[in-house]
Amino acid sequence: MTVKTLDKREALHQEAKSLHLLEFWKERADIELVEPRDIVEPHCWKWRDVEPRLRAAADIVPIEECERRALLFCNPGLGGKPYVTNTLFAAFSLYNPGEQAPVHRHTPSASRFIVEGSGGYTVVEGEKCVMHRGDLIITPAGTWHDHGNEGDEQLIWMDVLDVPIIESLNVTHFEFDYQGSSSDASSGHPMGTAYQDVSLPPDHSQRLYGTGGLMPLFAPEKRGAIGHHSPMFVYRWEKTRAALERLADYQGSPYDGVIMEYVNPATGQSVMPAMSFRSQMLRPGEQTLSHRHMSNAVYFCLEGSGYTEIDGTRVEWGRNDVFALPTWKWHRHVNTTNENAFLYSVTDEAAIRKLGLFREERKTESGDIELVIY
Ligand code: GTQ
Ligand code: FE2
Repeated sequence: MTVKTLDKREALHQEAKSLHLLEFWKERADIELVEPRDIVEPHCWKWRDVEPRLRAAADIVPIEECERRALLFCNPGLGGKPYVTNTLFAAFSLYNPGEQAPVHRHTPSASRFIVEGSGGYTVVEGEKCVMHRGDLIITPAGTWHDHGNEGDEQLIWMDVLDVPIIESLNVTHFEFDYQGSSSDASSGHPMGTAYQDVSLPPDHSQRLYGTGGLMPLFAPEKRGAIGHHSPMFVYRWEKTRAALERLADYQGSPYDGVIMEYVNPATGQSVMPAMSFRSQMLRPGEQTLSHRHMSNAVYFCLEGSGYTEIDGTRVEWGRNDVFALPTWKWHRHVNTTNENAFLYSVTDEAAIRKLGLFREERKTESGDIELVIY
């Protein structure tokens, strides 16, 4: 290039910049990515590290101050953002006996997976969902919810929300002005109350929707303000575990062992529009084949121990550990014990699929790579 052309280019650059324009040929490398950015790190948060800090927080941070007492999993690759992956928000929450979190609602969809304690509950749109270890309780976008611990031990659960997705679309909206089931004085509630009316019978979700393959014809297929979510707000671990164990002698998925997706009983689709929920059982000594997919996941180990090899690195996990699996990383799971291992996971696959962008590569037994596009 001649000096003159260079000068002209520089002049163009300066003028463009002052007009808030950028030259595509200078930005190309940052736009035309051949693969997803390698930003999210595979990382495991050990229960032995998290638990004492959670219990310390329960001692020193009053519930009145924090409202919801949570320690957020912060992926080391995300520069301090309070996200477990670029698309998912995850935390452990702890409530002391007698503590309550006041009613609120928000556009991010939320889920709880119960870790410890009995006597815990979440009220979701008038349904009091009682908690046991391993249960999945959802609070779809826009549904009023409040939590409490009526037991006599500390209550711990894992929250997973689609906060980063909702944030990137800039449609975040939190509300705290719950008015009661009827906004007049006949509800017997003061206006702007802290807790919700319970208007539905105990175990409502399970009684209506909790029998796989059977949908009551008189039950609403849509609940909550938005209705794009499962109308079943509670998925019991007892049933999930029994379903996995019934399939123990099936081959299962070569990549995930015996794995089940939690679904909307009315549609068979993902429980939430942006997040998919799964539980899997890895049998004694089971080693899966390797695959990678365009979706991030956060895992929680309910039982057993082993490791997940992610991009050649061993991420070891045991009871109550949480780990992040970044998008498009080769990974395989190994159960190193002679008992079944149970992993629960939440992924952004539901969102990616809605955009038609989900794809997966699988290594076959012979080492060939197969591309799978759904
Ligand atoms: O318990 O409703 O970890 O609204 C973050 C936001 C928990 C909750 C979190 C929330 C909640
Ligand atoms: Fe919430």
